[in-house]
Amino acid sequence: MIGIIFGPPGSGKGTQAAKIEQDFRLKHLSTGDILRHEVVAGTPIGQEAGRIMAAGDLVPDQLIVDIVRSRLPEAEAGDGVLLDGFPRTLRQARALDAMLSDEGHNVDLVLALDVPEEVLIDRLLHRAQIEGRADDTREAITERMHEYHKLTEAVLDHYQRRRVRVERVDGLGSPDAVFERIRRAIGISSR
Ligand code: B4P
Repeated sequence: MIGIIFGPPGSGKGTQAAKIEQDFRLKHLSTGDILRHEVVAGTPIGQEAGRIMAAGDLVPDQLIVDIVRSRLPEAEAGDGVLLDGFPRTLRQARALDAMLSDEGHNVDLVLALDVPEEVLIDRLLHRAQIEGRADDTREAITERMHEYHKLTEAVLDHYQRRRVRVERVDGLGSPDAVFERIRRAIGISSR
């Protein structure tokens, strides 16, 4: 099973992916987490990505595609993979499709979280007070929403056109309430 958890910034992709990983046999692969790890470790990738992320922009497609290409085989070794934060552009989606088709695989499911923009902004500003993430400033949040509408939304159309199963899930309410909806939408038994 190759799944994608999709949604705008702050929609709860990371929050729900952690629950899905725990409950279903899917390996969680978050490009945001990988990049933040590189930033903390001060690697060349982290130095390049850190500045871009802090401004709320997307890091270059090639850099992200190379990261996913190097991690995917290990993640695929289990029962399935849940991609979080990837693909975020059409170029990334096409690169993913090509990577998977080389191995005879394809994307099986896209879980798309729907949350109104004013709630997203409140959540991210709230997280800023708790975690102090560099990209949770008001300016960076505005830019991230802009990038989402300009570049990322098209990824959902791409998979709908390719007749991949897309499940839209209401992302409002407590994390547990959202997870319950996801569980029903996935409709496969948990561990
Ligand atoms: P991500 O790490 O993917 O960040 P995100 O979209 O903000 O996170 P997410 O939607 O997972 O929100 P979360 O669950 O944490 O990316 C960060 C940056 O990395 C990008 O802007 C970009 O620069 C770069 N990047 C990553 N992948 C890339 C790619 N493929 N290509 C290019 N660049 C890439 O939830 C947010 C907050 O809401 C949290 O505080 C959480 O506690 C809260 N929350 C969650 N669910 C809630 C609920 N139901 N109710 C109330 N609060 C909730």
